[in-house]
Amino acid sequence: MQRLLITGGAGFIGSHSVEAARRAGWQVRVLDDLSTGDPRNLPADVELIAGDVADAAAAAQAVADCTAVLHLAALVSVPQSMAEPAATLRTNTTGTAVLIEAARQANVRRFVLASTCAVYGDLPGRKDEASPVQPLSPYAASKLMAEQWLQLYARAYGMETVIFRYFNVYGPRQRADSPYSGVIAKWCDAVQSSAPCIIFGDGEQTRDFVSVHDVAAANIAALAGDWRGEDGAWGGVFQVGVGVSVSLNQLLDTLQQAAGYPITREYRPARAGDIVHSAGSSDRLRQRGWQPRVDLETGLRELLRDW
Ligand code: NAD
Ligand code: UD2
Repeated sequence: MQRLLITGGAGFIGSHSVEAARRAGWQVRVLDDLSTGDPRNLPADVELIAGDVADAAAAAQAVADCTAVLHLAALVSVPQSMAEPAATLRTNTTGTAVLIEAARQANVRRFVLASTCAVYGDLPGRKDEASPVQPLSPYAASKLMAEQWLQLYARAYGMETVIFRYFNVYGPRQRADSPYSGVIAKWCDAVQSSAPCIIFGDGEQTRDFVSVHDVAAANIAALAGDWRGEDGAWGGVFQVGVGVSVSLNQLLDTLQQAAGYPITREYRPARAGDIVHSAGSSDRLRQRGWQPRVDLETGLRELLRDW
């Protein structure tokens, strides 16, 4: 049985990726500093190393005897990165550099990175993998630099690296208890506790919401087979989204339909670092046989039912 390291595996996307990897036959090890992740998200028999990806000793221990690495560990909040730029760089960029060097030394074959469509900033129109990048936050810039490090490891060392740019991911186990939590988690929590849903801005900002189940499936698919980019080289970029852009006001309407009762909404000033419009296609990923299987209304119903 081949061993896979999932960093950030005790987190939201990570824990679903652990489950999908085990179903696919991988022996899974997790490296997570439990800063936002929770060991209760993991099956009891999963090997968990509590440690920091930016710590070379922890990274070396974590990659030992692994065939592949799925690198999800990060500081994920845009507003938090605006407040803590240096910490964001350390975890998201330096942490990636330390981990991938440990992976190279351990002869890891495949290295997959969770990046973000936030790298495009607020450029107009639908994005694809060739769109120009314009990071507007330390979070987005740190992820773009991590991407470039993976492309360097493909060119300079021949490592099979793959880069995913996720759009907005939602689903079970996304935390709602932080001011930095994702909007769908925050709003489901509000709905279930009869509190108002807070909208930062006019609610016309748009996002492409993709189920965590579909993202986990993409993560596992990229661990084997030919995932070289359009130019035939490793280090290719693949967008992971549904390809449908929804405004927050539309999202609230859909959530209200899923809840079956009126939701109170409260508008507040827009957040610093926020991108306004996010729209993209996942054609390149679909060409490899992936497709989203959970539509937003179904996903919201699942969330509210189990909240
Ligand atoms: P999350 O906070 O649940 O997961 C991050 C995990 O990394 C947590 O378990 C946390 O404890 C761990 N971690 C943080 N810093 C660490 C460090 N220094 N060393 C070891 N572990 C550390 O968030 P998530 O939404 O599951 O995000 C997973 C990945 O997906 C991140 O790389 C994020 O940037 C990326 N991503 C998420 C979204 C989204 O919409 N959720 C969108 C685009 C990209
Ligand atoms: C999410 C990810 C981030 C990044 C990006 C990719 C989280 C926490 N962050 O950032 O990792 O990769 O997606 O596109 O998942 N909002 C409200 N009310 C709330 C909360 C948020 O109006 O209670 C707004 C917020 O101002 C923003 C939008 O909802 O306009 C989405 O915010 P988010 O924090 O869910 O996600 P985003 O896009 O900042």
